[in-house]
Amino acid sequence: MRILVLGGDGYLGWPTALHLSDCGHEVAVADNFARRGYDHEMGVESLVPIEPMQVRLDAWREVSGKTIKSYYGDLCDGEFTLDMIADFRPDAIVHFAEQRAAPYSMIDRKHAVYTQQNNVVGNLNVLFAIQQVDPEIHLVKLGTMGEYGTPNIDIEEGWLEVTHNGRTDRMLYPKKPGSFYHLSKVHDSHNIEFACRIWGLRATDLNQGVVYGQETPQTARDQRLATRFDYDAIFGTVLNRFVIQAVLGHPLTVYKPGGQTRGMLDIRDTVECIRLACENPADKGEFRVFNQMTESYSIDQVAKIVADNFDGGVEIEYVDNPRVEQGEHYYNVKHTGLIELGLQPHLLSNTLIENMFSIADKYKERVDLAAMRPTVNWRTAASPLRAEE
Ligand code: NAD
Ligand code: USQ
Repeated sequence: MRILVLGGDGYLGWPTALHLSDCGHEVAVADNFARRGYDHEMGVESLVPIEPMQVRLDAWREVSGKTIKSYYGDLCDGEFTLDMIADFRPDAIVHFAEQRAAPYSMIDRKHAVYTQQNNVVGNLNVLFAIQQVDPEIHLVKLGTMGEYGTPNIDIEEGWLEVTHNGRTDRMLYPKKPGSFYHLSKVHDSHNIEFACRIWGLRATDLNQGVVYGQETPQTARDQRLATRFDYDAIFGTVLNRFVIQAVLGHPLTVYKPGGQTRGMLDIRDTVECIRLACENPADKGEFRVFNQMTESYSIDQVAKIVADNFDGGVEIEYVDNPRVEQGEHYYNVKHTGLIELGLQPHLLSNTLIENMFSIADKYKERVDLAAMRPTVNWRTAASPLRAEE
C-alpha cells in the first residue's frame, strides 16, 4: 500500500513510518516540525537525542535499503495539504500531526486557541483534500481515550445504542474531555464522522490511551533512527516521566489522589495497531472507532510498578493535582476491535521497564531538572509563560 504518515517527525509518527516501511509499504512522511519548535519555546529537549529528518531518512535507506519520501509543510495550509495528497496519491493517510499535550493547551488563551486551530483546521484540510483527490483514501486518525473522560458507565468503541422514550438509535458515544487539547480531538471526531456520512469517506478514529516506551525493533537498528523521549511536565507522559524520575533518584510525582485511571499501551503496539488499521480499511462511508489501549491502570498502580521494578530506592510523592480530573471513578473500556484484527499486545512487563531504565540512565545528564515539576494549572489557565507573550 501507499501510506502517507502526517506528523512523521513525532514521537509516534517516526517509528510508525519505519514499521510500515519495514512491512513493505511505500511510505511518505509529512511534518512542519512544530514539535521541535515547542522544545525551543519551552527550553527543553527530548531526553534521547534525535536527528534532523534528512539524517533519519538517509540512515533508514542505509540500514534497510528502503526509501521514505518526505514533505515539509503545515496542514493548516490547505493548498499544501491538497497538493501533497494529490502528488503522493496514498491508499491510506495516517494522521498524527496535531499539538498533543494537554498541559500545553491549558497554559493560557494563546496556547488553547493555537491547539484547537492547529488541530481542527489541519484535520479539516485533510478531509477536504481526500474528498477532492480521491474519496477512496482511508483516513486513519489518531484520537484519544481522553475524549470519553471517565463516565460512570462502560466505554464502548465510539458508538452507543441509546433507547430514549421507547425509541432506539446508534449515536456517537457522549464525550467528557479533560483539556482544550482533548476537546480538539472531540471536534475532529465529529468532523470526520460528518465527512463519512455526507461524502462517503472511509475513516478509522483510533482513540489511543497513554503511550509508554521509546524503542521499536526498527528504531533500535541505528542510533540515528531513535525517536524522541519527552520527560518534562508538559510533554512527558506519565510512565515515561516516572522512569526518568526513578533513575534520577527523584520521587515519582503522583498527582493527587492517584486513583485516576487511564488506558495505556506500549509504543510497539501503537505502530502495529496503525498497520492493522491501514491493512484492514473501514468500509466506504464508515466512521469506524477503535479504542487503542491494551491495559488500564490507576496512576498509583503505575507508580508502584515503576518503583517495584527499579533496582534502588524510589519514593512516591503525592503532589497537589494541577489538573481538574476525577480521582476515584468507574473505568471499564471495551477494546476488542484491534485484537479482533490480530493485535498481540505487549503487556507492561519487567523486560520493557528495564529497557526504559537503561535508556533513561544513558541520557540522564541531559535532563533539565527545572522542567520536571508541573507549572500549568487547569484552574487558572495562566502560567509564567504569559509574561513572555
Ligand atoms: P508529537 O508531538 O511527538 O508528534 C506530532 C507531530 O506532528 C510533530 O512532529 C509535529 O511537528 C507535527 N505537527 C503538528 N502540527 C502540525 C501541522 N499543523 N502540520 C504538520 N505537522 C504538524 O506527538 P505524538 O506523541 O507522536 O502523538 C501523535 C498523535 O497521537 C497525536 O495526534 C496525539 O494526539 C496522539 N496520541 C498520542 C499519545 C501519546 O501518549 N503520545 C496518546 C494518545 C494519542
Ligand atoms: N500524571 C501524574 N503525574 C505526572 C504526570 C501525569 O499523576 O507526573 C497523571 C495525570 O494527572 C493524568 C495521567 O497521569 O491523570 C495521564 O497524564 P499524561 O500526561 O501521561 O497523559 P495525558 O495528559 O492524558 O496525555 C497523553 C498524551 C496525549 C494523549 C493522552 C491519551 O500526551 O496526546 O491523547 O495521553 S489519554 O490519557 O487516554 O487521553
